Formats: sequence, structure tokens, C-alpha cells
Amino acid sequence: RPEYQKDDYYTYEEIQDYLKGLAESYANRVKLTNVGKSYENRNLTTITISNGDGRKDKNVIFIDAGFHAREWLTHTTALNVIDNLVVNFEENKRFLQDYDWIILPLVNPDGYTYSRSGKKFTNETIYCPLAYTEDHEIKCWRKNREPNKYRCIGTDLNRNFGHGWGKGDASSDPCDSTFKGLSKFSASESQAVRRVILDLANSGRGVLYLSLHSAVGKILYPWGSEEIKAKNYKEHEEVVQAGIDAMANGNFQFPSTYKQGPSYSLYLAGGDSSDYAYEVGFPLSLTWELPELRGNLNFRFHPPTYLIGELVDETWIDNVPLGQPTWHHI
Ligand code: 0X9
Ligand code: ZN
Repeated sequence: RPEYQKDDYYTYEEIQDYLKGLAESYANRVKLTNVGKSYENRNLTTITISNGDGRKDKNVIFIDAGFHAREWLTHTTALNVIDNLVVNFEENKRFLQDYDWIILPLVNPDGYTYSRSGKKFTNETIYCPLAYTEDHEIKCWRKNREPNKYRCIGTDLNRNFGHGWGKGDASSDPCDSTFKGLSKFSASESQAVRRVILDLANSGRGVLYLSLHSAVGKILYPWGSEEIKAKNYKEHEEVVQAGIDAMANGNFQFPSTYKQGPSYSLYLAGGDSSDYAYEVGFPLSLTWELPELRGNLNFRFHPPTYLIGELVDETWIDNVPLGQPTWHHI
């Protein structure tokens, strides 16, 4: 049986192997779909997880991770969700009673692979500045790896979506870390995520979109491209606060101190994926910014491997009662 190891970061190949192993061992509850290819031709693979009861009309929770190459904790967290729903099925099957879950654990495999390729820093925590404009450190790479026409490499996939494209903190300079791309959805990776989002929105099954990022320690809801709160912001705040409270009350040495708010409260930036998912019909749409701190240690995007276990466990609290969330399409 494939078992998810929480003591190191998986490579792209290890993630693919892990997913394939699950599909073989749990064929009645797991389905893999290649939803696109990265610029360098790596597979973008979703895993669809059900309880195997054959119902095809359930609401869907769609989670993605790894938009930004350096945010290593995000795909690790996504793998932990997968592991809990598939391998720890007995403990968690109530979460699959009314929902199917679709998870895309690595949106930007080229950028991630590149960010691991530095010789010097691979096993070491280094502090990357948030607004990184020059790629002095391979490990701090953020964008995809698609060359731009004249100079510099990479598009910021979380500035490449169609809603509010180019607004706020989104750059037109291909050398910047927040380069929005030559046009909306110019990157094959953002096209792939859009296809999944549209599929689920159009069928009316998509109820929660959750995009995992790091390392702000804040859970964000629309909008990010203008200073307006989502129409059903109260529903967002309720759902998010329940999660934040559960994590704060978890039995951890350093209880987390998440905040929440609309995306623009972090900074105004158009073209992100959660604004897009909300616009096209997901009634709940979140950007979950994992933390950069544990106790006194600030690790920003690269938690030391000994902390992986507690950081991912914190995000999966299964001893709270299942509430009855409500939502309204906008
Ligand atoms: O800038 C981003 O894409 C996200 N932060 S990160 O540090 N992970 O890069 C935040 C996106 C939130 N959305 C907006 N502010 N529009
Ligand atoms: Zn990010």
C-alpha cells in the first residue's frame, strides 16, 4: 500500500508515483485524470476521490496547490489531504458522504522542479523575500518556466487568470516575479486549472474552491482585484472562522494564529485563481495561505523537514462536528 511519508518533500516524480499507487490500490474510490501539461511537458494530474457509492451528482470540493514554485508546504499539505481521504478512509469517510473531492496537488511542476535544482540550498531553510524580483536564488523561484518573447523566464500563474487581469500588484514586466503573462490564460498550467474550474462550475457541482499558498498565515476570500467583499462574505467568514478556531484549539505545541479577510486586504492583485472560480460560479472560493512561522522560527516558504508533520497535521482536524455550511451562488 502506498503510504505518504511526512518527513521530506516529494519530487514531481514521487508525487506522480504516489498518485498512481493510490489509483491501483483503491481503484473503486480513486480516479486520476491528466487535465493538461506544463510548459516542459509534465503531466498535470488530478485525483478524484469518492466513497465509491457510485453517485455521480455530488457536490465537489476542488483543492489545488503548488501554483508558486517555492511554496513547498502547499503540495505537501495537499498530499496529506489525499492521504487522509483515501488511506485513512475509515476515519474520514463522513467527509465523502455528500462530497466528492478533486485535488490537483502540483499546478506548477516545472517551477517546483526548478526550485529544487539549486545545488547549495536544497536541504536547507533559506529566507526568501516576499517580493522577489531577481532570481538570485533558484529556491525562491515563484513563476512557471515558460520563456517570454524577449527576455526573462516565467509567468506568475496566480496573475494569469481572467478576472481583473493586470490590476493592482500584477506586473507587465516579464522579468518580475508577478508577471501577469502576455494575455489572460496564456500559460498552459492556468488553462488546465481553468478547465477544471469551469467544468465544475458549469455542472453546478463545484461548491468550494480552495487554492493552497504560503506563507502569509491568512485565509482569504474574494475579491482580490477590487476593494469589495464577496457578496456572500458572511458565509465565507463563517466557514473560515470555524476552520481557524479548530486549528487554534488543536492540541499543538504552537497553536496556529491564522487571520482571515478578503484577498484585497493582503494586497490588491488581479488575475488570481480564486477570484476567477468565484466569478464563474463557485459559491465559496478561498486562497489558503499557510503559515511562515512556528514558535520563534520563521521559515517562510521552506519549513525544515522535521516540521512537515505537525504543519500538515494542523490543517486536517477531523475531531470537530460536521457543520451544515450554507452558501448562495452569486
Ligand atoms: O500573491 C499571491 O498570489 C498570493 N500570495 S503569495 O504570497 N502566496 O504569492 C495571494 C493571492 C491573494 N489574492 C489577491 N490578493 N488578489
Ligand atoms: Zn503563492
